[in-house]
Amino acid sequence: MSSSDPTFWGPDFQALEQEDPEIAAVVLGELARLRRGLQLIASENFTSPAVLAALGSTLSNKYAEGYAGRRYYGGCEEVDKAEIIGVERAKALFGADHANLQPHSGASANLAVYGAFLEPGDTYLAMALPHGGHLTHGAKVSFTGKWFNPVHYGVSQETEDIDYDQVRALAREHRPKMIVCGGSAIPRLIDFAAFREIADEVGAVLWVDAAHFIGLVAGKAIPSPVPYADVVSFTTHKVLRGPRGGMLVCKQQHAAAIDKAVFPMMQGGPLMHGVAAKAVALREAATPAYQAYARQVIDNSQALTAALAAEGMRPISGGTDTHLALLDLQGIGVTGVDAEARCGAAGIVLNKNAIPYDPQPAAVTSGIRVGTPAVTTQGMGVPEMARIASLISRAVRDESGTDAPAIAAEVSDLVTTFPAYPRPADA
Ligand code: DSN
Repeated sequence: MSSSDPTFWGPDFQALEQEDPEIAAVVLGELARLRRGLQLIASENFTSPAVLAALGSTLSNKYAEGYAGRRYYGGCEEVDKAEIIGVERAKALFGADHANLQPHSGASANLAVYGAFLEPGDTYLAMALPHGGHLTHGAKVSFTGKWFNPVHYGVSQETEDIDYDQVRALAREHRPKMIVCGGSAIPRLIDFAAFREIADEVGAVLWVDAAHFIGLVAGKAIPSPVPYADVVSFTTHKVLRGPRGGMLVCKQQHAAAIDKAVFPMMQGGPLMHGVAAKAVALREAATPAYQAYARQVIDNSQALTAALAAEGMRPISGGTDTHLALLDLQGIGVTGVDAEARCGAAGIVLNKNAIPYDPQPAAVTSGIRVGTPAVTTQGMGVPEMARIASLISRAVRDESGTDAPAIAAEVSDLVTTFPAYPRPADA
């Protein structure tokens, strides 16, 4: 065997094409979809070939319940190395006392936080989903809303940013056991010091769900929650550009509780190919090139937001400090659901999103969410953001669909100049 033998080290696409042409066609079809459109979903990115190689490797075969050196199965000596390397990289990158790379997803990482700190019925404070929070922060349809007692704060109607006075008042009134900040549609920086102060005042655990912005923290483009939080949960596949998955970092005094909550309380065998791929992404994120990328993600996001505002789409909270923006389309008389469909028809992939105090139901919404992690990975910069804003503006107003082919042709020009997963001929 040599390292150039694909059956030895990982993906062998020819084998897939021979064994299962149907699924091979799906894999190729998805790659073609990624390459031909503009990917503006704020939670998505293009992970590197190195990460994909680790994901498609024989590490997928190994059962490894437990932690490095304390497994329930033999033969873990190689996967142990991947986990130890990954944990050390996470601790160094985030300046954390402890890291756990095993959560299968962001929701799983969050579940472990509940397992570590709460009992069923306990009260906790979290951001309301329609104001930018997350399903796993106490939505009624989630176990986090069914089995615990969430109390929700939101954004002020005036500033559309977190209402810290409300957070403090609710904390004093309800004495929550835990307070969580973070969510899926928060364009502004979060004041972690203010949350820490409020948590300390009422004796609550402070949990930061950094799923969306941890990549910006890794790239040192925005302040870190790690010094303030008892525990930080996140996904590895958003700005961070790793494999789909979850991760936790915490203070040393919570390390044992977090590890036990991940395994055996919540999960069985870890996905060791995923753990190895997370380690690869953490190494990539520690480079100067990644730091430049993280800064560019924000520059692009701010440029895109300003250009969309000039096109009549109102940015919630007046702008963005991060990789995403939330746009209110009421001023141009278009709903979020229509905007998403019209953009999709023109090759622009983004999502409808509720805006704070949205008069429309969640399936319709008055807004869209846009993010720049993927287009920045493609190498686009501020000039391209102005062009993208103009294409979005045309697409959302294209009620009849007659302009869609012309917009799609311009999208195609743009992604030909800045290809996703460039072929050797493109590079
Ligand atoms: N689905 C993710 C997002 O798009 O923000 C959060 O879970």
